[in-house]
Amino acid sequence: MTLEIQVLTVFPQLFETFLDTAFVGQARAKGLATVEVHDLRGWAQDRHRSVDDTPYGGGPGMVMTPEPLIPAIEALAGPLGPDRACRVVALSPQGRRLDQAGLERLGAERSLLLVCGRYEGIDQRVLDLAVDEEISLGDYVLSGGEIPAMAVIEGLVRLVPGVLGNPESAQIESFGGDLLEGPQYTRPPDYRGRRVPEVLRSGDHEAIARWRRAEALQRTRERRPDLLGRRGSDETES
Ligand code: 9D3
Repeated sequence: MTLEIQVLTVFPQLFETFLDTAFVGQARAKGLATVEVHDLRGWAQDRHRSVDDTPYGGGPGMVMTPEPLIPAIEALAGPLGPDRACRVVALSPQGRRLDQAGLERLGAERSLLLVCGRYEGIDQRVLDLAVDEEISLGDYVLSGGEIPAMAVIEGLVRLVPGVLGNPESAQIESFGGDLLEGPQYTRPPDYRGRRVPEVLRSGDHEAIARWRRAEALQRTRERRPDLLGRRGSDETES
């Protein structure tokens, strides 16, 4: 089951090394995922290859016009309408915030078109006519949807069976959203006087598991109490 991803952007070159590197590169080499990046300017009609125009009602910046965007989306995802074979996702600050459950839902699609917003945003008629959903990475300001699209691609590719070298790691993380991980250590055992906790070198696997669980709980309480939710902050489980 190959994951087919297309990207529509005014900065296709941003994706070049990303797509050839690490798990994304390996997944593409193995044929587990395909990623095609398309330059929106290829659909521009005028001499200046415009993709944006000034906002009606005034205000700063520019807005992405439907004129190249809609034909581009139709060409890449098929004619507008409910039974399009390809799900069209726009990356925009107005979108629903992505989390692991959202990634898993997207990963169930066979074919995705990621539309990267730029400038002040996308003309509403494009979103109404041609986009199935809008996704944001979170409440901070970036300059466009390209970095968020890469985050979505990376998150999706590692969900494809066979992409991760170690098939267990995806499994372990599917408990994710549950607790933060505690501290991790590798050699040397003493680095500038800071020693690795003795329990990790003890070989006592039960003691190690208890210690890790306690550290994970403590860290989650301190940094992300929202993840503990109704389990509450008084959890004493060891
Ligand atoms: C007038 C206020 N704006 C500019 C400061 C709104 C605005 C428009 C366009 C803010 C950001 C952007 C460009 N960002 C994205 O396209 C984007 C984004 C983001 O900025 N943060 C988190 N996720 C995403 S997904 C796409």
